[in-house]
Amino acid sequence: MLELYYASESLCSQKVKLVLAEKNLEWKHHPLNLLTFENLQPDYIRLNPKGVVPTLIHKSQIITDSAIIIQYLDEQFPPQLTPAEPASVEQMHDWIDLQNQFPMLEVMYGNFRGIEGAILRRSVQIKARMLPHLMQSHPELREQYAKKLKVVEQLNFTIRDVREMKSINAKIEPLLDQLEAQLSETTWLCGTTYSLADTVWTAVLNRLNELGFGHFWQNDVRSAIASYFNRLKARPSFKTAIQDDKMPLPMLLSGLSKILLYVR
Ligand SMILES: N[C@@H](CCC(=O)N[C@@H](CS)C(=O)NCC(=O)O)C(=O)O
Repeated sequence: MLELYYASESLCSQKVKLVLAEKNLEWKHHPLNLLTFENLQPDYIRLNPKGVVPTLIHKSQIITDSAIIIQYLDEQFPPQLTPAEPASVEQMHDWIDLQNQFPMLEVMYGNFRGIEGAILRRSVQIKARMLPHLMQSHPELREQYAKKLKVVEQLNFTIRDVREMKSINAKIEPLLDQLEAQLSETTWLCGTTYSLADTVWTAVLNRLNELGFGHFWQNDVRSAIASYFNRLKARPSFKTAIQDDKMPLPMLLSGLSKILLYVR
């Protein structure tokens, strides 16, 4: 039995859910509420020392990091989402790496607007305040919490730095230009067959769209991306893994009260 620890509406969880849906796999759900910081709880840190989602458990193995998880799933379960030709396999890894190197976390936390953005940014501040307490109360996990604190402090700093956010946002269009160039040549990122690279970019394009960057490929700008995104959205996996992926109301409400009432 596959078990997935994930969070609703989380980009990295959606990448894995897309692959699970493409393969029609059954899996046990372990939803975590990032707004109540369940990902920082000691039991979860023991599974995933970085305190991030997703985490997959299969045959007693704990697998973390969405890029590793999707490749693991592809090795274990048909249909294959890795191309047959070695050159295309390399191309697939390049597209996944290119996306992983892109500062998507900063793009998300820095650009979400309105109340949603305010809550997300406050959640980062709260994490920075909670982590020193967790280090004290769980000395056996001190190292993991200390590393997490560094990451959180850096993120908190970056998303509040207007110039830095401007320079990060300025990298989105050149990235999309690379995608457009490829998709002007081929139907999918690695040629004629849909691959893991396409699952990753489904989640990313969808998130960029939600953040208000959809105009970068609409109205006859980057039309190859526009039709690619339509093809991705037409796949049943998009509905299962992304469209239906809404945070349940009770979870949202407990998250909101945690964030708004946090005082320590
Ligand atoms: N490289 C990791 C990144 C995981 C990650 O940053 N996950 C986010 C959600 S998309 C998360 O758990 N954020 C909560 C936090 O950092 O506290 C992966 O791809 O799995």
